[in-house]
Amino acid sequence: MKNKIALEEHFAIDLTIADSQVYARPEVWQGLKSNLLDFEQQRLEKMDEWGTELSILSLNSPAVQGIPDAKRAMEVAQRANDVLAEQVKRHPTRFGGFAALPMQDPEAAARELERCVNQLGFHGFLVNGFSQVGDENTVVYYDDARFNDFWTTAAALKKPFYMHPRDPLLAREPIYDGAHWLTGPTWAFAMETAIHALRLMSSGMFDRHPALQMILGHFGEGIPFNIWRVDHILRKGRRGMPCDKEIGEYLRSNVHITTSGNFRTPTLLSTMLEVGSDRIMYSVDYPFEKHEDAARWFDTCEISENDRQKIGRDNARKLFGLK
Ligand code: GRE
Ligand code: ZN
Repeated sequence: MKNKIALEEHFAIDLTIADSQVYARPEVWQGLKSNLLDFEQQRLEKMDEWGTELSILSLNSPAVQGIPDAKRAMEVAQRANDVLAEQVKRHPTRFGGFAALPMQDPEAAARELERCVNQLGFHGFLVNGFSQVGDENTVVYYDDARFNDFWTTAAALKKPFYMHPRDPLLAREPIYDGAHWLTGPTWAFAMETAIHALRLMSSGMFDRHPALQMILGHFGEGIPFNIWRVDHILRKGRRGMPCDKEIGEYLRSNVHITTSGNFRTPTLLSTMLEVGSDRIMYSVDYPFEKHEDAARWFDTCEISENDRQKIGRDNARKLFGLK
């Protein structure tokens, strides 16, 4: 398929590149680093070669979310957003942007989001999970009441947001002690991100903002596979859960799911059965994943051509209001 749109595609700036080094074996770090810092060379070549017309780009992880000082977080977010805006301006048909936001200060984050959407033409924002606030051991999740006004601003802009993984603070997660191969994209990213997404869905936030849309990568971080059981259990007793609906209803009305880094047909088919092909969108997770792996799989996997068009391109066009 020639004209795919991809949504979980990352870059880094000088101030954030070091955050990605722990995820690369030493022999591949120089290559990953160069791909994260590049926009116009290998990134565009790979998009051309493997049929991605448009990539909506986002900063690496955790970057801004891992900067406890709110003022510094704002500076780094603005720098990254300005770098991205310049590239979008140079290649408006090839690159779009998700804003990086200093969630350490919800009011500042709302202002920066408005700047990014209204002035820089970005397509929404991407957050790398929880933010460390004030000191590195204090974490906040975005269902906290301090974000009520932030979500009102985000909903008013009518753009989706991407809930992207970061690792939990390993000092607080002894379950990974002695099994560090399970951290990062192996398993910890999905657990951390799924719980954060479930917190948002069950908090009532989507009752207050029913048109707001959250994007989850990696085929929904495991949520579609387990949603029947989640609602089956909560149907027996809601245990104080404040939202109006079953969590599966938010999954089917307020969540979009991408194929990033999870190129597997049984998983695709199961997700199509659970949420429908209108809520699934192609993504690569470049440069952590390869365009060739994503496209070789997606372009030939056994789904209808109608679904391939929707997932590869049309659902994203609709969600972002692209021409
Ligand atoms: C990502 O941001 O998508 C990512 C990382 C580190 C390793 C793998 C990965 O930040 O997909
Ligand atoms: Zn990613």
